[in-house]
Amino acid sequence: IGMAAGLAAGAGTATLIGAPRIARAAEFDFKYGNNLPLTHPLNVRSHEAAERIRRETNGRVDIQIFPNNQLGGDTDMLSQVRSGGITFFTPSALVIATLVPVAAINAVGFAFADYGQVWSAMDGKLGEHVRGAISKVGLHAFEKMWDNGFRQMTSGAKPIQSAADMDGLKIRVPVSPLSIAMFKSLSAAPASLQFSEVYSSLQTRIVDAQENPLPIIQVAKLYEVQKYCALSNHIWDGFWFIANGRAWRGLPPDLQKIVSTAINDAGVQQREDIKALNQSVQADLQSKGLTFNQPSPDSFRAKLRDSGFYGEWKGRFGDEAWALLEGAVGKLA
Ligand code: X2X
Repeated sequence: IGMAAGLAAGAGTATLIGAPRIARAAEFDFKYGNNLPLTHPLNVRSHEAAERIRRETNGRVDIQIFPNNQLGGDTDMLSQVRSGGITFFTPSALVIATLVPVAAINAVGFAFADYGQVWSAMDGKLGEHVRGAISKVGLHAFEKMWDNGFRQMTSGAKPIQSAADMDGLKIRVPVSPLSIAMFKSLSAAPASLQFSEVYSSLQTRIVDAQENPLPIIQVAKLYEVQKYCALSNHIWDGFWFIANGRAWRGLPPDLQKIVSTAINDAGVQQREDIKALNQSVQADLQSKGLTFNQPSPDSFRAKLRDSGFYGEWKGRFGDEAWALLEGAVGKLA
């Protein structure tokens, strides 16, 4: 009897599988690629947004997420989102600046004092200015930027106490002209590497140091290959949630509205996640062996000023963008 019941149950299942499928390919099948591990709030919240979009569009829009550089590094994903190979990508401002130079303006060294300044600028006129520039290269940027965080420096051989410790330091930076210029101005020896290569390049000592917000250091386990962390807060960095322009314009307005609302809402929640993480992440990293110090920003700022960094980047970004930045944070140079 047991066996017959088992067979019956099996037959029932087979019938169900053979029945006409209700699920079919969505009308709009989109791929979203990013560079972060699954456990980062950016992936947690974008997963929720994708579910919400599927539900609210009755399955017409299906977004499949490819985290952790599964589709290639930032440079690859940036060209894929331009060509339409993927529909969505979340590049850091530093990285999209290889295509849209003014997008790096939020990453000017030591510009933002706190998150109050960050969000009023990026949700206000400065963010609007950058989104306008992004649209000119045929990409759509959603209104709400997602948080990466204030970038901090980690090192392997010795702690970074002041700008003097940057001298000749082999430090990995993202693929970003501003990052390279800033660390050269600090007399370091920066190397641009894709995020997917950071762990191994520290492990094999191709570089001695790197710089990232604490939540990234945590989810990418960089504490396993670094000893010291200087709370330098040298750059505030965020992610632009962008879409291929053609795919975006091909979406009917009612679906655009559902997608925009879900993605922007998720971005605002993701900011809160990072804020909450910032309360606990240092203690966690300390317990995992990272030694922290908090250098004064003064020697770094002075070196950047004296080397002409601010003057040069004011010229590169242009007076309009620079005025918007200074309107948010005060005079820089
Ligand atoms: O590559 C990095 O360092 C990261 C993860 O912060 C960016 O996406 C810029």
